[in-house]
Amino acid sequence: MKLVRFLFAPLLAGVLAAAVTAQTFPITDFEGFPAPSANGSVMLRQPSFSGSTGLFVDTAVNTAQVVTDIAYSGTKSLKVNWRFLPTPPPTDRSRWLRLTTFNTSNLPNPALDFAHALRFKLYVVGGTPDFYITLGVRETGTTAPIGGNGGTSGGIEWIGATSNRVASDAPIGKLITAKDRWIEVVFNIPAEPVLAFAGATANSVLDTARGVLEQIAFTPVDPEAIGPYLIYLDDFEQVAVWSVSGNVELRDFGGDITQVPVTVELRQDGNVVRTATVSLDSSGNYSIPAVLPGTYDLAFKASHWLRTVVSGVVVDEADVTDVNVSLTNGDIDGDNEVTLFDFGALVAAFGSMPGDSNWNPDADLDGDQEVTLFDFGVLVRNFGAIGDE
Ligand SMILES: [Ca+2]
Ligand SMILES: [Ca+2]
Ligand SMILES: [Ca+2]
Ligand SMILES: [Ca+2]
Repeated sequence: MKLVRFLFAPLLAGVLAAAVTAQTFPITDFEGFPAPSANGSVMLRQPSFSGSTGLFVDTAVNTAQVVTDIAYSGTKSLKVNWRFLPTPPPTDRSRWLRLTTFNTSNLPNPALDFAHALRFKLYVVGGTPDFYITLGVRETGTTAPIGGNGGTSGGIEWIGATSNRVASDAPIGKLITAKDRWIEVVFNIPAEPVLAFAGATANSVLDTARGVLEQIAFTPVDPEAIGPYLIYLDDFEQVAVWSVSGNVELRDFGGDITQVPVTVELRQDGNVVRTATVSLDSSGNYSIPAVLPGTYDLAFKASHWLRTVVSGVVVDEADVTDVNVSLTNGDIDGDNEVTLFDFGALVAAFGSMPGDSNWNPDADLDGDQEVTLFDFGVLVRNFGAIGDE
């Protein structure tokens, strides 16, 4: 009986994960266009089009076309093929590709709601060098529906990059190394870093609620890797994201809980997919904004409290509330166990107050700004406790 459960548990988990629904807003699956389409005519211009990066592109390998080579949905996808010129770039530049939607004859400047995530499917053909991918959005403030023509005026911000290879050039976004299989690329617009690119409102802050998918940037991991690069894109859509909220009890603590940051790891299949640091209000309430639909294990940890994991939190088509935890106090050294090492740290700080040379705020377990027998009592009460992995 035990063996049967072991064998079927992963299958069951897969079925449950697939059952998570999501509120989506399609942009295109490329099925409604002729194949092959005219070069650079559907949503994305041909690789050489952009004035910022056209100088790097060898026009002998330069296509963005709807084709029937391969598809994630239906029979069609958008093939993008380019090669960089071997000519060394100017010293203040670096090879990269800005694939833009600027006034394309079909699906130009597709409107996005910045409160939602953007996701699409990507297939990178083997032999293509590794690259970073970054989303560029234009702050047009459009009222067009998602996917409609959202206009061309406004500053451009990068989503998903925190740095450039060269000053204000070649954004370093998400690393793509998968080859010869479809993967999902997600830019969680309201939750990801924003980095200024171009225009008066480019200030590393999204200033409008809506705008357009202006460009997708491809930056080679190896700046000398000229390619060729061959990729396919399919199923562009936006997906609604939701908040996860609840209450964190910091046990055995009389201090100001609003000053204790709590780290929450969002895990899927054992991998940390996002780390949020949240502040508590005076009642212990927290909220994590803009969580993508899916099934998560949430791991809560605060300085001298043990980690607690809440498993199987399902986010689908509504905000999730009442994800509540109670954290055990006493982990002065932060190794997620209450042991003799914590006792040693308490002894070292015993009798201290803020400003003393041996003051250790993490040894002040009860938060009364003094390391005393009361803190020792907390440690003794929880001695031997081990937090969740
Ligand atoms: Ca398709
Ligand atoms: Ca801005
Ligand atoms: Ca410890
Ligand atoms: Ca104390």
